Amino acid sequence: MKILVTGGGGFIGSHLVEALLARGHRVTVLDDFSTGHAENLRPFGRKVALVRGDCADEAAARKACRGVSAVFHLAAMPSVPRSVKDPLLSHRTNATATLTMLVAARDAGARRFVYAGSSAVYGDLPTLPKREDMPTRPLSPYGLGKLAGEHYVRLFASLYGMETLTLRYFNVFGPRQDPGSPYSGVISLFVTALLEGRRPVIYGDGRQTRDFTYVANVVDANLRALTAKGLRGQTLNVATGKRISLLDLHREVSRELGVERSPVHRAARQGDIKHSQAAIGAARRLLGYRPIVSFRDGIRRTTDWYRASAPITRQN
Ligand code: UD2
Repeated sequence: MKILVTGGGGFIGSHLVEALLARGHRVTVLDDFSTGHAENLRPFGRKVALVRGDCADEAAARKACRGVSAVFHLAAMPSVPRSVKDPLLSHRTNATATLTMLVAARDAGARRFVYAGSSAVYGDLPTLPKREDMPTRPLSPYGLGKLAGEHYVRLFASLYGMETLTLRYFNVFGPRQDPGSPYSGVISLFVTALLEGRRPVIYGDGRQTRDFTYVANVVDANLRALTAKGLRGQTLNVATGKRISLLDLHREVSRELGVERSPVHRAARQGDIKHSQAAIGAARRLLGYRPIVSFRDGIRRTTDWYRASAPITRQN
């Protein structure tokens, strides 16, 4: 099958590209490398057809969709704080880009469209675990843009008969996650801080919890979505169904790295959600999804990767 992965140069996208190639698919990537990196695609060489461009740009979207039968739309500007600073850019890259890709996919005859949604759509609703049929109340332009995308994904199934699906990701981590900004995923920041001899920062008391999900689980859910029957614009959580506190995360990463360095506590981040945990029964029912890599194994694989690949100055 010829498949398009938008955001294929990103952290999750590049893992998906790798898995699709390994299964013999032909892969096109549409990416402007605004948050992803061309180096993430280098190992695949000419096996990947690259279209450099912005998903909100109609011409780029149409070019990338030519001849493909399925689209995985992962490109986004995935930072909550950046979206608060620049809501227009967030809307363009998260909502407008999704609509543009849906139109291009429809017109190119790509019937299947799998969209990377986010747990950010739930906002701070106190009920746990979060189920897909619970109300949504995003707290950021990022969450709102992702939610708008979900609605378009659903509409394109009912209006145009496309086989569409939203996968709502929860805190994904793993190799290749970029620790380059203060808004990077906390696991990439903890691991690189500990490896580089710095003390990790915990915002707030560290008792907040997240459903940290190793990237292979997310890739597996996407692969299942490629062949699953009955896609009609549904939304599914993709996570582990468990939650881990930041204090426990720090302990686990420290143990795995064999480094003891206590965290520095800073004031809690504005708009930070206290607890996040997914119900994953719907993904099991529709996709047969079950987490294949546990949190602990994921942490081991991730720390191994950063140890081997990151340019680090150890000051232990
Ligand atoms: C995640 C997603 C985001 C969105 C959101 C939905 C990532 C990287 N981000 O944001 O895209 O889907 O969920 O709600 O997965 N923290 C520290 N120290 C640090 C960095 C973070 O204590 O150095 C805390 C932070 O305040 C938060 C937790 O760790 O309580 C997780 O932070 P994050 O930035 O990894 O992810 P989150 O949940 O804000």
